[in-house]
Amino acid sequence: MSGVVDPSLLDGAARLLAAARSVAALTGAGVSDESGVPTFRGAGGYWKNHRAEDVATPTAFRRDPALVWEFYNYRRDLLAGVEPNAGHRALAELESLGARFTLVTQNVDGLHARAGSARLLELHGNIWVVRCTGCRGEHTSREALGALPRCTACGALLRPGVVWFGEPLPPGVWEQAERAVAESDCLLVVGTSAVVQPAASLAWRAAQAGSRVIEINTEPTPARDIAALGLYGQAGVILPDLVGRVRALRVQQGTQETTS
Ligand code: BV8
Ligand code: ZN
Repeated sequence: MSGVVDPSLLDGAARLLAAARSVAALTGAGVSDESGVPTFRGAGGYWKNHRAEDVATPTAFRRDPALVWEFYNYRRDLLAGVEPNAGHRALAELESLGARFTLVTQNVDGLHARAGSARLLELHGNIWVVRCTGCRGEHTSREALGALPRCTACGALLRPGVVWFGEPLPPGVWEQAERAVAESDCLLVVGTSAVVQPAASLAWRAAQAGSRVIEINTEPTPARDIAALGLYGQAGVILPDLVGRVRALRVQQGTQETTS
């Protein structure tokens, strides 16, 4: 993909967003790519060096918890040095541009919250949360964890507070995400390969409910089939441009309302 988006497409997308009463966004690893965080299935992706079934399933953790913690400690160390990028910040600004806005993310890196997104649903948990496999105690920690961290209260093994393959999504969070996309007039699908379920199905649910889906990605994904518009290029470049156009339209709407 050329990476430079046709301005008429950006204007079309901005008009859909500025006219929407309710907007949702579904993001994946691609939105953190420009912060220097590897994606899962791309060139330098995590799944190139590890098999998901060896490091991101409950079976893997039972079989070799040290290997699983090596994988998550490696990702925590890598994330300790990264910052949210312009794409994260643009989505945080979109939340304040009038329409009811919900950001649904598959990412566990915490970068949306750090960029200022408040109406945020983390479908797959958060890598900074650790949960005790014994007493279920949970806390957030950003310091380095040992090879086999244990609960100070009960001594059982701690696990990362993320949703592994084969595990259900956090109950309340999933229902809120379903409702947010079904009620949306417009859904942005940003930086996801749209293959992990049930998260990816939210794009199809939105389209079925009549929401206009806008895909933002470096390449088309299966979600392209149900998207009203596709903006292909880097999310960290497209999102700030797009949100700037929405902001200008919102200002115009504001002045029209006051003068009408
Ligand atoms: C469940 C947390 C049931 C851990 C993750 C067969 C068929 C269909 C489904 C299944 C199946 N077999 C099993 C399943 C279900 C399974 C699943 O979907 N498997 C898939 C892989 C086939 N799902 C589950 O197991 C889920 N649970 O179903 O439970 C259940 C119900 C009740 C009771 C018991 C059980 C749980 C899924 C959650 C797994 N956990 N993460 C961790 O992070 O370590 S998933 C993992 O993948 C991440 O969360 C990630 O977010 C997610 C999706 O990946 P993406 O974010 O899309 O990243 P990816 O690299 O794939 O793509 C990046 C995209 O960005 C690309 O499109 C690229 O082009 C683009 N991009 C790159 N750079 C940029 C960019 N775009 C813009 N700008 C850029 N700069
Ligand atoms: Zn415990």
